[in-house]
Amino acid sequence: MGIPSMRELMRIPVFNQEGATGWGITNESRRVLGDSVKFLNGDTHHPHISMTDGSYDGKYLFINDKANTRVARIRLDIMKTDKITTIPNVQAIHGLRLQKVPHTKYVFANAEFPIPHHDDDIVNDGRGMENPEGYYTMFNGIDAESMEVAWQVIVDGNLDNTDADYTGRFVASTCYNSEKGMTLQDTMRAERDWVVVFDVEAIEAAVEAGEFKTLGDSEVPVVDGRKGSKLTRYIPVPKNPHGLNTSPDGKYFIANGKLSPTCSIIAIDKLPELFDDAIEPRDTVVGEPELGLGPLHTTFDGRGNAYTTLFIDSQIAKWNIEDAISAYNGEEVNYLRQKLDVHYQPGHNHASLTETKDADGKWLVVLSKFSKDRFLPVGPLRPENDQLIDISGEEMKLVHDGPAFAEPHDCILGARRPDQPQEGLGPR
Ligand code: K7E
Ligand code: CA
Repeated sequence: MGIPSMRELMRIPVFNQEGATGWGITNESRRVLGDSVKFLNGDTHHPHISMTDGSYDGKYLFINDKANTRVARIRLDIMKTDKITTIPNVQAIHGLRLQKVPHTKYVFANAEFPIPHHDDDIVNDGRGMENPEGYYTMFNGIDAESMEVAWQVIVDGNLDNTDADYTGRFVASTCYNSEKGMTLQDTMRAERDWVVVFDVEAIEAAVEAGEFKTLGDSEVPVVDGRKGSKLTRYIPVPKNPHGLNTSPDGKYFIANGKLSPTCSIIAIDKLPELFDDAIEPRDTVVGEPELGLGPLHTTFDGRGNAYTTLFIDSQIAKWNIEDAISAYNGEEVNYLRQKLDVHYQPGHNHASLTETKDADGKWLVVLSKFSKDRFLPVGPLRPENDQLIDISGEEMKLVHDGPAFAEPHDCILGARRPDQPQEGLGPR
């Protein structure tokens, strides 16, 4: 889609069959789909553009399929899907982000749901639910060029969303099921779950040193990152955290509380000390601003402000990160800058170039998941609503409502020519 026109320019089939281009029907596309030809559906959530030195390089876009546990790659020079990989030994690839620095060597992908690995024998048919100790899930590193799975890391709890830092060493993921609950109620019992931080260099070293096992027919090295491992650290945060977003200055991981009205700000420069056991996990949390009901995802303008979707309140909360840290330290300062109503139930929001060090604070797109009264009532399923917000000034201004087919999930805003200097390009 074009920004700011919000007009659709191209539609790229990935996991589905599509009549217009014959995707999934022609021999050429079936060759790309490979083993995936047997699936007729997908559930895409998270599109992310490859990076070099913390800037989009415009080479690839990667996207997950939660329904059938896959990761796909789209070549951005021709806007076509060129590789699809099914991730073994896990179920439901959800959170997906890319290594930012020095370049996108890895695609990081969270498998959301713990599955039974009793005696390393995966029989995922619902048996053994009364004995969840045998269940686990894994964090996955996929080689971005070959699209082979490089390694998998066993974790405690489950994995939801993820993001990487600007040093290349750390990746953080939210876990909402630290309880290892087998029912919805059980996943909401604890007041805090956690963010798990992965040390990519330590994982690579463990694989190199042969400290891994393999599972079933798969040859993918599997390392153990459960509590007590040198590969991970677990930072308690409130409650059923969802989105995980790295600030474009490289300073913070921000975990969005979902069932807590807060976001937790984790200082990335404290993580080396945490891995050295010089500080406690909660010592890395430097702020926990209260924002409103149902914080899901946060995006940034590159001027020190964060924009968090409030799913229940149907609002975007704009807040200042350094002021939120001051407030956490006891100073009387109002970190909230503005709340803007959006229509309705926003999941992701995304500002221009926000996942890179080039975040330019021009545009923000919010994907409102349950539109009720914005367009002609063609119900029972109404069009959803992609909203465009101008964030270039002090105040957020809603400038466009655009109907979208269910269910708009996530987006990414890049420059039309990422290989050229970013300055002076105007809106993109
Ligand atoms: Cu928030 Cu799948 Cu992106 Cu849904 S995750 S919103
Ligand atoms: Ca929980």
